[in-house]
Amino acid sequence: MDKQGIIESSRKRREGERIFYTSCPANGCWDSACVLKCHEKDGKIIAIEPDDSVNPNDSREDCGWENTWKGNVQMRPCAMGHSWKKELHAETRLLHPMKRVGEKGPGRGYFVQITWEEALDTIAEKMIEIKEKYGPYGIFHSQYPSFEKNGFPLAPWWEAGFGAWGEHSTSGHAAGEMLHLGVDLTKVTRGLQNSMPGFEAPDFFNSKLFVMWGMDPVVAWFGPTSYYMQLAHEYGLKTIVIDPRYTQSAEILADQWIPIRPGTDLAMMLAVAQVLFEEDLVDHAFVDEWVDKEGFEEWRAYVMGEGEDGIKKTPEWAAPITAVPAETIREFARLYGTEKPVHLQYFYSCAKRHMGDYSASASMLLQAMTGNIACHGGCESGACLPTPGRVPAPRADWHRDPGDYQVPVLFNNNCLTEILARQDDYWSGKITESEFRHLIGSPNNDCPLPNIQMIIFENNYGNNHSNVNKRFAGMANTEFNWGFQWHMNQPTAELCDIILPAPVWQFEGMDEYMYGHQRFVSGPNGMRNYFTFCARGLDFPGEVRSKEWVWTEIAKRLGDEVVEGYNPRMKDVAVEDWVDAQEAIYKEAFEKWADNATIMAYLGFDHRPTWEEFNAHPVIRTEIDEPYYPFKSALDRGESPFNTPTKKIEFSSNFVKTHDMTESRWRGRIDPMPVWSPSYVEGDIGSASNDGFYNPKVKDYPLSLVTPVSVYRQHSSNDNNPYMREDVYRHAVWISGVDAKARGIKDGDLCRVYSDRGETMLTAYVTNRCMPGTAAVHHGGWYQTGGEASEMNVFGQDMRGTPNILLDDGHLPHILGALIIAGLVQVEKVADGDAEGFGGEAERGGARGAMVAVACRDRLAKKDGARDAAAVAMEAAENGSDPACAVENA
Ligand SMILES: Nc1nc2c(c(=O)[nH]1)N[C@H]1C(S)=C(S)[C@@H](COP(=O)(O)OP(=O)(O)OC[C@H]3O[C@@H](n4cnc5c(=O)[nH]c(N)nc54)[C@H](O)[C@@H]3O)O[C@H]1N2
Ligand SMILES: Nc1nc2c(c(=O)[nH]1)N[C@H]1C(S)=C(S)[C@@H](COP(=O)(O)OP(=O)(O)OC[C@H]3O[C@@H](n4cnc5c(=O)[nH]c(N)nc54)[C@H](O)[C@@H]3O)O[C@H]1N2
Ligand code: SF4
Ligand SMILES: [Mo]
Repeated sequence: MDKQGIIESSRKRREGERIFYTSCPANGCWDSACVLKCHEKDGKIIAIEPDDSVNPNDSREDCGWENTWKGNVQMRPCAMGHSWKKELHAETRLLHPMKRVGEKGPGRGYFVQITWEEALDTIAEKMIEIKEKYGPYGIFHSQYPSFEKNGFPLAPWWEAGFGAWGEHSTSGHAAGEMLHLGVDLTKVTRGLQNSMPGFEAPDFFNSKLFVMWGMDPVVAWFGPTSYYMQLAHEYGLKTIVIDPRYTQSAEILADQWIPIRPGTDLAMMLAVAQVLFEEDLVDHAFVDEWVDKEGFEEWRAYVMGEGEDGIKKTPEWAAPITAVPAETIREFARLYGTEKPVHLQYFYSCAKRHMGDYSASASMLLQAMTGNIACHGGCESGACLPTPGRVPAPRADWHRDPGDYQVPVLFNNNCLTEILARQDDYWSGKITESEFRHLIGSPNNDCPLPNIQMIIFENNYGNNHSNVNKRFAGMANTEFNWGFQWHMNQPTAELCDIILPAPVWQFEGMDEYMYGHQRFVSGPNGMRNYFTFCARGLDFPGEVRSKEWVWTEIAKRLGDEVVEGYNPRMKDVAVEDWVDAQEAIYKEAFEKWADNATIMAYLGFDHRPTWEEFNAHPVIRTEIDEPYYPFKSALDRGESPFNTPTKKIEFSSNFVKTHDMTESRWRGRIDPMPVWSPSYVEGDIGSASNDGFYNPKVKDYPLSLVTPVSVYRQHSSNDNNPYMREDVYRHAVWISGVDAKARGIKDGDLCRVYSDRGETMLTAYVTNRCMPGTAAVHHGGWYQTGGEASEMNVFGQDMRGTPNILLDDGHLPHILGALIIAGLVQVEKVADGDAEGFGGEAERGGARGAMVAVACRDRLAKKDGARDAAAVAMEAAENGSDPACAVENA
């Protein structure tokens, strides 16, 4: 086709289209809140374009220094953002309420379609029954039970449900932040901390050195902050990556990559501190003003070998532990100690492993030693990224009464698997109350204990935490579970008695994002100078309905006071008028906001915008005059932002020194200072130090596995999206050239990856981007199985690759309640990638993964011959032939 032909056909395709704007945060990219310009035609999204809400005629790169500095840049989506249409219109999309026939768990039952009426009546009946039988703590709602809250939308009026402390992302950092800096993440998220510890993206232009220590922002923080990192690097910001993998960030941003053995970062940090002391590269002015003297001296003595262990933590000491040459450590320390300011971030995942909370603490202490923790161009290296918001957004008012019931905090968010595994033992008297409290991270000895018999799922919670076999067994063992899912074959659907089809909120209908998070979506951490209104999108497909309608209908069945509390304004709205009614309430909020002349003037409007204008351009920005840096607001007020007992940064925590930490919510041993202790003590640490090179298990499982987030998924969302799974990406086990050779593995070979917790089948990606002795499987692969149980595989072998099936969920004295995302594994070749039929190429295209998914859906939906299809596929894959062909031929 000639140029004119292409233009014509493209014009034709778009005739009669409607354009609307939305965003796509789903906790998968730290709510990067990119702006998506959607083209809709005939009820489908036909294209998604990037943000043009600012500098529409310039590219992001050409909008000028002034605009860039002030944060006036386009919020452009990543590949996932562009590919949502495949997720929305997928053939596996769940379109009707479904009821399970048979027991819960993969291979144990299947689903049949039911009416909404039957679904809602059954759910409400079961909720009432379980609350009566087990009390208010028998029901667990899975959406973000973190930060001492719970997303259960009916809790305040129905008076049931409970929350948790800790959280999956940040728990490895939270203890150190609280104990050494006096920063309480729970308070930060509620705006109760006296100063925000985050920073704004343009502050990267103030940094001289950027250390991405176990951080891969090009993947994990794709939004504007990562764009500013790239710009700053182009303008000369020296950048170093310390990571066992040669990451995309290393490739795109780094001047130097320092590979390090996973889990040994603390040793390198101590050696860096040793050089800083030895060569007097400490920022004395900062330390004198803000650091507790006593603790600092204890730390100095420990690092310099004047403490009890008598070991000087030199680079030569750290080199054999970390596999980083002593010279590299020394040169790094010198650069780190002399360049100023330094942005050093030690990221979430590294801390979610054995000793991880100690290395997280040590990274904060390094930033304090060098005076880089609270200044322009520096950062906290903690988990806390929030900054004060800059732009006032409207707020829809649903006239909800706050209710009397506050969900009690009963456990550590990351101990759910353990609760489910051990609650029967506790309630039947096999273990003591004290044992149970210790196992589940009970926050104090007086709070009630859970007996979970109903789980309400609104995510992929079965799949996304460690020890999938144990987790599935516990989750399948409750009386009744139900939940919302996007796809029929979502692993968590296997754990439900009823599944309800969920809208993809940002494109369909007008629901909130998460409960309490409205459609006015604020910019992400690093860039809170704008918000996007997610305008009304598509009509719901199939029988999908608003989740808020579902909750309202359930509330009605639970009693008048529940529905009066939850949704007084909408309770009598008919289902067909529902989205219009929601939209009217958003419009009302907008009108009130637009009537506020002060806000309009502040935001630079020269007239009062109309609802139509706002929907056509729903991205509202302010300019960043001076970028925020950590703790700026308290420092500006002349207050200490550090809420420790001494109001200073405590290198050695006075709280720890004066409390019995085994009876604290962490319920574990902790030293006042981060100290290196690699020892594996049987009985003390138990099997849980599954990721440590010092664990005797290393002889059977010699590879240290990391499970980073993937650029192709928001956690597990998009694993089903053919654009993301088949076209561009091979979900594989990364293994280094030497480790592959020793096992006779070639790139593309089918492998069994296993640990003492479970196994999964993956092809090998043989690459020297992964250092020897380590392996990597990206997080978010779906647990999909034919359902043939064996001793190793409680519900059947995983054919698709969730790394969580390989990981232990046990907690350690030195991992204070974080989710565990690392472990020890072995990799073994099963079939040749070049073999006739089963091809590395076929797998590279994800054909087997996609096929297993469809077979799984068909089995669950009990399509004719479906059980056979799954079995055929599994068999074919195991025999080394192409499962997709095998099924087609069957
Ligand atoms: N091994 C390993 N495990 C990890 C991690 C790791 O790095 N490694 N990371 C951990 C971290 S930090 C996190 S935050 C968790 C995340 O774990 P989850 O919160 O479980 O994350 P998602 O997979 O994104 O869940 C989204 C899915 O929920 C379902 N869903 C139901 N209702 C809704 C709805 O209203 N909206 C949306 N968007 N989805 C809905 C959809 O089917 C969707 O696909 O995973 C943790 N697990
Ligand atoms: N595209 C995308 N982005 C996401 C998400 C997503 O699902 N998809 N999830 C979001 C969420 S909720 C969260 S919590 C964050 C998580 O964000 P991160 O914690 O930054 O994520 P990871 O990719 O798991 O880990 C970062 C790097 O640490 C390295 N690493 C692992 N173990 C060690 C170690 O012991 N030492 C060192 N030095 N490095 C180590 C890994 O190789 C990886 O490159 O990501 C967010 N961003
Ligand atoms: S998934 Fe991609 S497009 Fe969507 S908000 Fe995150 S970074 Fe932006
Ligand atoms: Mo997270």
